[in-house]
Amino acid sequence: MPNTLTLALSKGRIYKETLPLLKAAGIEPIDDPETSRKLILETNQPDVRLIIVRASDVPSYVEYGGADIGIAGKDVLLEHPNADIYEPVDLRIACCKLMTAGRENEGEIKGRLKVATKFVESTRRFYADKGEQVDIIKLYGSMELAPLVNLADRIVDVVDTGNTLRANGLIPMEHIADISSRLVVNKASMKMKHARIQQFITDIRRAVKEQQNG
Ligand code: PRT
Ligand code: MG
Repeated sequence: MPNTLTLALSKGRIYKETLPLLKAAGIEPIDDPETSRKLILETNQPDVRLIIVRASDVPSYVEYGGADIGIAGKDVLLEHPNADIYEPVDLRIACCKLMTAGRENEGEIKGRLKVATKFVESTRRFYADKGEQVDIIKLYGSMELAPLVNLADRIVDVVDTGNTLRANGLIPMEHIADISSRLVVNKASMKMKHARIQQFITDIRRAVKEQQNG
């Protein structure tokens, strides 16, 4: 739509941590996605609406114009290395690390390492850069289970406190990347709605800085 901004984000931790930044930029949603079933949320700004999508769908919504702007974890963006989108702001929220992990008492691993993950692209690149040939098993969730039932020797997942790993007898091993959420922008929107989007980016940058100093 010509004069509106549509912003795509996921509910849960990204939504919660984005709210204060939006508020500092003068944008407050009218409904709460955790209690409402609506997937399109109006805000106090008549020209700004939020759409609630799966975290891993944000790059597609933004690349193909379902949203002008999106908020996605760098872990998700790394899985879409060819997405034709701008990534102008590191929001410094939802921070975590992409890591390998394995069983605390793993025995000798014979043959090729089996690695279970939903982050296939980052995993492929990490082991390729080390010159190590591994078999990657794509999973969609509960990666921690894979080493416990001998589906895989290792997993690659995002880790915050490490409590989930520890609770399953796993330990973090190698650091792959520091992760935070990023603002991403559709390229055509950046041209067609330049002034409005630049204003939004400026407001959000200021909000990030204030939060960082506060
Ligand atoms: O749930 P869905 O499949 O729709 O998508 P998602 O799991 O990617 O979404 P969500 O909302 O869980 O995460 C959104 C983004 O938050 C991710 O893309 C990351 O960029 C970021 N983030 C930050 C995290 C974490 N911290 C995190 N701890 N995402 C997931 N986790 C998981 C972690 O893998 C573990 O299973 O949370 C669990 C608790 O972590 P620990 O280490 O504190 O125990
Ligand atoms: Mg999740």
